[in-house]
Order: sequence, then C-alpha cells, then structure tokens
Amino acid sequence: AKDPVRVLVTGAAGQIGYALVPMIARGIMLGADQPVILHMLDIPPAAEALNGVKMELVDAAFPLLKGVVATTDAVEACTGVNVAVMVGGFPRKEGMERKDVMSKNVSIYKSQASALEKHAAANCKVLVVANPANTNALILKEFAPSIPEKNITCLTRLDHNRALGQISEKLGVQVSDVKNVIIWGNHSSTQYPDVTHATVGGKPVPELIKDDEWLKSGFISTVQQRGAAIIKARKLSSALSAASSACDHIRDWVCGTPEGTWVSMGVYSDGSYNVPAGLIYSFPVTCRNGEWTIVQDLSIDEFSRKKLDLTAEELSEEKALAYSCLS
Ligand code: NAX
Repeated sequence: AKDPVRVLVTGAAGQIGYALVPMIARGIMLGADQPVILHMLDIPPAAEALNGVKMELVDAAFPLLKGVVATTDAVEACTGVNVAVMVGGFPRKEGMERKDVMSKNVSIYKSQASALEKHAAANCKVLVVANPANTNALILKEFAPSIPEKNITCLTRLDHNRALGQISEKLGVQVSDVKNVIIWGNHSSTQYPDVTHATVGGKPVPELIKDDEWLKSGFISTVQQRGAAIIKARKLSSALSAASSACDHIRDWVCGTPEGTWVSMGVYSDGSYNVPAGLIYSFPVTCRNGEWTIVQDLSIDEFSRKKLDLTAEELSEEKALAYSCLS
C-alpha cells in the first residue's frame, strides 16, 4: 500500500473547506488508491466549527483517510505536509478599501509562507485559492524563498472549467468533449477566457460556434462574471465548483495532463507570451512527472493581445499595492 500523503487545507471551517475535505478524503484529489492525512487550519473564532468538521470526517468513515489534524496553530498545521491548499483569507467586507483587504491578506500569506517554508515536507506543492489568489500566491512565494517557485500556484481552474461548461452548453455537446480553452491572467473580472485554440471532437470551437459576437463578448463576460452570478443566485459564493476545481488542479499537476490537452494554472511568469516576469499569471500548461510547463508558441491575435496585457496590468498594480502594504 502507498504511504499516506499529508494534505493541508487552510480555512477548512469555511464553505469551500466543507466541500473540499470530503473530496480529498474520498480520493478525488490524489486518486482512489492514495491514502491521505488531512491537516485542517482555521483561526480561533472558527475553532469549534473546525472541530465539528473533524467530527463529521470521523463519522463518514472514509477508508482512505488515515488521520485528521484540526488546529488553529499554523506550525502544527504545516508540519510535514506534501500538498497545501490555501483557502483561508480575509474577505472584502462592505465599505472596506482595497488596500485594507490587501494588507490583511499580505500579513496572513507572509506568516503562512514562513510556516510552510520551515515545516512543510520538501517539494511541497502549494495551491492558493483565497482571493486575491494570484497576489496571495506571489506574497507566499516571496516569503518562502526556499520553496521552489515552480511549486507555488494559484487557482484559475474554476474559471477554466466554467469556460468549458459555457462552450458545452452553447454547442449542446458533452463538456468532456470540449478541450483546450485558456484562462489568461488574474482570477478576477479582467481574466481573459480564450477559445481561439479550443476544440470539440478535434474541430476548432470558433468554426463550430460561428457567432463571433458571442465569443468576443457574451461568452467572455459570462465567464468573467460567473462568480457574481452564483452569489446572486445562492446568496453565497461558489463552493462545490471551487472545491472540485481545486481537486482537478492538484490531480492534473501530480498525475499529469492527458496527451494533447492543456489546463489553466496561475503560475510564476517567466516572461512567456510577453507577460511580465515575476507575476503569478494564469497560463495554459501541461503537466508531467509532477511539473507544469507553459504551452509555447500559440498564436495570439490582436484582440487577445490587448486582453492579455490588460489583465497583466491589473496584476502589476496588485503587486505594487501588496508591496506597499509591506513597508
Ligand atoms: P469562507 O469565509 O466560508 O471561509 C474562509 C475560512 O478561512 C473561514 O473559516 C475563516 O475563518 C478562515 N480564515 C480566515 N483567516 C484565516 C487564516 N489566517 N488562517 C486560516 N484560516 C483563515 O470563504 P469561502 O467561500 O470558503 O472562500 C474562501 C476563499 O476562496 C475566499 O478568499 C474566496 O474569495 C476564494 N475563492 C476563490 C476562488 C478561485 O477560483 N480562486 C473561487 C471561489 C472563492 O470565491
């Protein structure tokens, strides 16, 4: 039998945490033959709720679940973890300035970066979900210099999956037949969902849809605004889809992407596609042997170029704002 993998979920008493931990314990993230030990972190006001989640995990009697650590101590939570899913953060509340929210998250991600750097297993893979996801991941990278930058990513897979879902609905085809959409940039409303290279059954999506107006406007804004539409309908933000997409992100990263298929991940930019180096930016990637590689040499038309640049500009501004919170 395989040795258990230790998976950290921060913010585990929250809504995404509640949907995510049973998926991990059922093998959806790391495979049906991979035992896991869950490490769950939250803050003291949520300690009792966190303990309730732990009780439910015991009650569910998951065969793959070999242990549960539920704690409000970041060092205990981070010790020995192989995978870290960072869902905990400070949400924007009504009337709060952007800078104040950023400042709270910068201090959370700075201190959790140190805990991970000192106590996580070597080669720990990190996925940041909490918003502002790209910039939280960048702060984590800055303050955990001994963790390889290739191991620090943020979640844009939910946006990617939303794009697949919209194309499948528009064409009346199975979502599993839609491939190779791309989310470029920030996990925010400036992200660029790009179908230029997407296919269904090997045929280019732009040829199948033949509705350029929808592809260049309705489709893009639907994907960009989907989070807000879910909040309007549910009075709560996306949780099951976010949790499922976080599992997809880690599974593909660890187990590899299928031949001929790419996915979107927020990763440390090396300057590919003239995106400024040093941002955490969502790119199309393939994964093999536990490492992602940015898909190279895709053609970028003028329409796309503007959108890639716009979301990069927003990320550069967020980066500057985050740094101003440090001084
Ligand atoms: P909740 O407010 O339900 O849960 C967040 C949890 O984090 C709470 O239990 C809170 O006590 C905990 N927390 C706060 N500070 C913490 C700290 N310093 N250490 C550990 N835990 C801490 O939010 P939920 O709906 O679960 O969303 C979590 C985060 O995901 C939010 O930042 C949200 O904006 C973000 N999202 C990101 C998405 C993505 O695609 N990247 C999509 C879904 C989601 O909106």
